[in-house]
Amino acid sequence: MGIVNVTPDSFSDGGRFLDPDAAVRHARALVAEGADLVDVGAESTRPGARPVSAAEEQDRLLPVLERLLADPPCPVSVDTAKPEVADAALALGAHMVNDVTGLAAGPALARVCARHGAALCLVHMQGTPATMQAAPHYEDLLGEIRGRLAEAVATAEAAGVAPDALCLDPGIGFGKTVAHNLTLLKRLDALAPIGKPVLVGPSRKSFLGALLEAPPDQRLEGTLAACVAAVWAGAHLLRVHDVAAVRRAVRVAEAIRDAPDGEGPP
Ligand code: HH2
Repeated sequence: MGIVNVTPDSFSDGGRFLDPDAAVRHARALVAEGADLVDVGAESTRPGARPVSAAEEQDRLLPVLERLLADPPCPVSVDTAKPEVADAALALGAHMVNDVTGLAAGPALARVCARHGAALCLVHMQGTPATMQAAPHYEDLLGEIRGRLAEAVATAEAAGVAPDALCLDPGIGFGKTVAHNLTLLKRLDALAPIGKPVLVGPSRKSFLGALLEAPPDQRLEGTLAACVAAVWAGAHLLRVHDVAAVRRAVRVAEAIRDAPDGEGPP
């Protein structure tokens, strides 16, 4: 999943793709690099980001979607938690909603997805972007995240979203310390009992900055290592900025993972 941020303030690429034609060019370039889907977002969810109104989000998003969906190069996901924004995007032909709040506001967004027959990604977030990094705390990190995502799955299915149209994301950086993020990447298998594909988004995030003491534009190697580790731990989808590099790293990691173990006959 390639990231297209149509925002002035996203943490690593804010302001670069505010112009709709630039955003569409970027989406098509990510597909040329090997993205299987693109995720278009118009509200930054970085820690402390200013919330935007539904009208402002649509003003940024819809011109991009109109152009992209006129001739979609791949399925298109929309990164929004607002039912009215999702409704407008899906009416234009978007295929999926990526909800970083994991239906925190209730089933309305899931009902919109159900009505359009769209896919839905449910992300775990503790708190809100304004507060989530203040003091993240869990008594049982894996159990709490699995429990919250299982509840969100039940809400989505009760609202009519098809069981095979859901995927889960533990929400790297969404109310998590560096240590929480590392454990989640290592233990993605903890979400397997819910029985849905797992998406994960470590790309250029601040836990990499903390480990490497590097700004967002110098976190490629860290992103590659995190993506390889995530695939090894069972991730099915990766949400990334650097599609070509991640595809190459993952291709090698998967080849090693799937290689014969060398004991006994080949
Ligand atoms: N992370 C971000 C946004 N959306 N969606 C999913 N499913 N998983 C994630 O980890 C995730 C996400 C934040 O990253 P980015 O879009 O690069 O930045 P910003 O929120 O500042 O626009």
